[in-house]
Amino acid sequence: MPTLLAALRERYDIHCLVDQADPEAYLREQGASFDGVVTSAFAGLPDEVLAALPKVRIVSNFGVGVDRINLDEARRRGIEVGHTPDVLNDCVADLAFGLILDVARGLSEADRFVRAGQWTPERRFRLSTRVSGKRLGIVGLGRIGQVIAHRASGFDMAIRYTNRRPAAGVDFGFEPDLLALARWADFLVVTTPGGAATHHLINAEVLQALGPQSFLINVARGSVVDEAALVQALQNRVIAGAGLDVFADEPHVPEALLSLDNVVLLPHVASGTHDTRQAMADLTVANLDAFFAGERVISPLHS
Ligand code: 8YV
Repeated sequence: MPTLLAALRERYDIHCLVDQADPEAYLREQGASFDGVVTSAFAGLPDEVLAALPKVRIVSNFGVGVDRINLDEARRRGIEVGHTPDVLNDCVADLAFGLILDVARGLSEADRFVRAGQWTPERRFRLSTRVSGKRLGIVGLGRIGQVIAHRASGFDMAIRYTNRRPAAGVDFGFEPDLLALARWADFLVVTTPGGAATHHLINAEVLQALGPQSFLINVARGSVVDEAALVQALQNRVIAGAGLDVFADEPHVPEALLSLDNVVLLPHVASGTHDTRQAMADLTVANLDAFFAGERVISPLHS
């Protein structure tokens, strides 16, 4: 992000790994001279890069998700990790609702219908599914999940959630059993962190429980959903549809999804507004500045 790079250049001596002709050789020769790292949720910090940076004491992540950073290793080495929670909650929640409305009401499909000249005096678009008043199940009621629940109350939706334990200070129904939540929900929205603990949490059994009238929305990480099982569920109408902003192997989107009308496909854009990305950039820099000023980073991972 140009404004992030500009702000970093004003304060620090910046070297971009992706600009190096031979990043591996560069790390071998120069890695020991770096004090800090800025990375993104998408790029993460591969183990071999972290290993080549022996003096690094701070990693500032542009993004809330840190599933591509080896946190155990960072902790072992005493490296502080900052990220950008909260500033993106509104935009991610807005987009989750965009996906709910789109896939249930068929907005993208209807747009394709109009553009293809199929709206004629003889032909009307198919009927779709009402959103207001329906049941919303949230998988992982963290910061973003809570804002989605807040949006949903404006749509008079009933809300339940599953977490490892009940969330403090909320009065939505806690459902410890993911399968029971899936059976109950008309819309199942995934807002868990990625990583090993949530890998393929949404599997064929959960999709079966969600059922043919209900929809899956994923604004978390592609790794949380068994993508092959989801493709099958969408092809065989095991579920009604899905709204996806994230995929297992971005930017690769399974070919089989491209021809299906019951799925809305977005290129990981939930936080992608000027407003929110700038707020994320500001926090990325502020975390670094605080650390190098000898203070605690503003939004540390382990608070
Ligand atoms: C990305 C995200 O940060 O914050 C996250 O975890 O997934 C997004 O907001 C954004 O694509 C920059 O990598």
